[in-house]
Amino acid sequence: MRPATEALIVIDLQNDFCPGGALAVTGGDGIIPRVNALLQDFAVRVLTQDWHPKGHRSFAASHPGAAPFSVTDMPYGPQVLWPTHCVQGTHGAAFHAGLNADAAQLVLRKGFHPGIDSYSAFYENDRTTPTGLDGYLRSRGVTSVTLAGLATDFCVAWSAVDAARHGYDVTVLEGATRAIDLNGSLATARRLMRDAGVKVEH
Ligand code: VGL
Ligand code: ZN
Repeated sequence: MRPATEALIVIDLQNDFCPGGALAVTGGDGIIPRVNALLQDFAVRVLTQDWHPKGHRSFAASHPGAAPFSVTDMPYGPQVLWPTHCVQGTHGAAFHAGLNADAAQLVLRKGFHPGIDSYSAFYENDRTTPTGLDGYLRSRGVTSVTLAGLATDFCVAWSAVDAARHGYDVTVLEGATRAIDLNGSLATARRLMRDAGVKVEH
C-alpha cells in the first residue's frame, strides 16, 4: 500500500466515455482492470465524475447550428462543443459498472455550472473557479498525485497540469488512460504536461 501522502485520482470513468456512450473514447473501458488494481494500491482514492445539467453550454445542441466537435468562443475563451454527455442522473453519467467505485473516498463532481465547462478536477475552464479538490487533498496531507482515467488529452491532462501548478508531485499513468485525440489534442496535451513538470509514465 502506498503512503497516505500519495493520492490516486481516477478521472471520469463513466459510461458516456466508454464504448457505446455519447462521447465514447476508443478503448475507454479497457483501462478498468488496471484502474481497479491501482485502487487496491493507494490509501487515498478519489474519483471524478463529469456532471452536467441538461442544456449545458459545452453541448453542441445548446448552440443552434453548431456541429459537435466544433469550437466556439465562450466568455472564458475557446471551448470545444461536445455531443450531449454525462447529464446529471443519467446512465451515461454513472460510473462504468466494472469500475470498483466503492473504493472511492471522495467522488468529486465537476461541470455542474450551466455556463462553464470543467475539464480539470481542480478548476473550471475559466481557470479561476476552484472545485475544492486542492483543499481536500491538502487537508489530508497529500503531496503527490497519480492520475488515470478518461480522457488523456482533456480531463486527465488538464487535471495533471493544475496539480503540478499547485505544487503536487504529479504522475500520469498513460497506460491507464485513453485519449479522444481531436485535431492533435493528444500531442498538445503531452507537451503541456511535460512543460508543467508532470511525469508521464506507462
Ligand atoms: C471530458 C470532454 C468533455 C473528459 C469531459 O472527461 O475528458 N472531455 N467533458
Ligand atoms: Zn463534459
